[in-house]
Amino acid sequence: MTSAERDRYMSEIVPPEVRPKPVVPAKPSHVAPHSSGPFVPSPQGTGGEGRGSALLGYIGIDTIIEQMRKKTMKTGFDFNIMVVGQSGLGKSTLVNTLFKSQVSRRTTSWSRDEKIPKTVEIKSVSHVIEEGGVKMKLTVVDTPGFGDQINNENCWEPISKYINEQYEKFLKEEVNIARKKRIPDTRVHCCLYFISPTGHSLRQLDIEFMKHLSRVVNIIPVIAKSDTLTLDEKTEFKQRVRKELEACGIECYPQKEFDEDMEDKSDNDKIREAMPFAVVGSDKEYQVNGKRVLGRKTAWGVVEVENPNHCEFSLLRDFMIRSHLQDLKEVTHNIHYETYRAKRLNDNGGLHPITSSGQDTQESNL
Ligand SMILES: Nc1nc2c(ncn2[C@@H]2O[C@H](COP(=O)(O)OP(=O)(O)OP(=O)(O)O)[C@@H](O)[C@H]2O)c(=O)[nH]1
Ligand SMILES: [Mg+2]
Repeated sequence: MTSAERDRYMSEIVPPEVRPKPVVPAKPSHVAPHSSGPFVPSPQGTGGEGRGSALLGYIGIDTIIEQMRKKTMKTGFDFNIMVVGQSGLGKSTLVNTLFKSQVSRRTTSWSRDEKIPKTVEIKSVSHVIEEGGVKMKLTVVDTPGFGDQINNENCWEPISKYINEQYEKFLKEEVNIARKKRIPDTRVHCCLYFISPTGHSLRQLDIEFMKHLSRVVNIIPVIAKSDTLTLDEKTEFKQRVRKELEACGIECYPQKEFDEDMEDKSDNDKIREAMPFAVVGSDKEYQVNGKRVLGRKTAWGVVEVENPNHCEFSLLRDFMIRSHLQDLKEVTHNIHYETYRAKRLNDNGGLHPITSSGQDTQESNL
């Protein structure tokens, strides 16, 4: 190809070309390691006219996935989960079952005084869990005392306050001139709300909580201890809860308005139709048909936690961890935090950055 031909070629707008990936490594051996001057992509490669175009045409765009994987392996990631529901509904057990480790303290190990707090308390515990070389810093935020008082009016308030405080912390770090390379993320990515397995309907407390909090955090409602319901009771209860949530205008995660495309919508519709997941938790293993399974042993057999015919624990786990964990984090950042941030900036007439010394007078406005 002459240089005139090449110039003409470069200035034409050509439709995107699907470049086959070579069997050999991405960087051809004849590419000079130190090229002088700016990089100009050549449609045919250097001196390779007419032969091996499949090999030389490969750029390596798809290696971004591998690069991202390596980065994530190095840095790890944060995931913060909050559990809310009355005492004894199996919150700690379920979180331990989800992450297959003792990430949440069971009540039995607490002292008597600690057992029934007078108000809602917020307790967070962090653990690093590693799987396949990927490190996740998991923080479990427990809310003992929620719904356990005689008067439970406004008991969602301390929880809402905590969630907003984490957004505030993040915002302060973001506007700091000498901000950290990686801002520690304590924002709640997912709030598991435990509905009591009454088989009747949602209580006022449940509605109040979800009404106030569904706009600031991703709520995933679950029916606790679903092994205490018959199959018919479970189906009817789930239907009733869905209807009540809709009637009250409560949008749980995944919210319809944030579906990105038709594929997202169709996947998420299936989840929305199956919600709230009727779960069973246990950290004990039993032998069933020659296999060790997590379960709850009863007089009539073992309720297998991970058996989809017994309960919806694995549906919840697959959805929350295996398919939507990244999306939970993104919705938290792009929607909930962004809403908080925009409101704070509007309220303040613009946030002023805080200097590294922290002396800025604007800090008091934050
Ligand atoms: N039947 C049944 N019992 C459960 C289930 N999950 C937990 N339990 C039992 O319920 C009791 C309370 O469980 P926890 O996990 O401590 O409940 P919690 O909600 O964390 O309780 P607090 O920390 O006091 O708020 C324990 O005896 C558990 O073994 C379940 O899915 N089904
Ligand atoms: Mg607990």
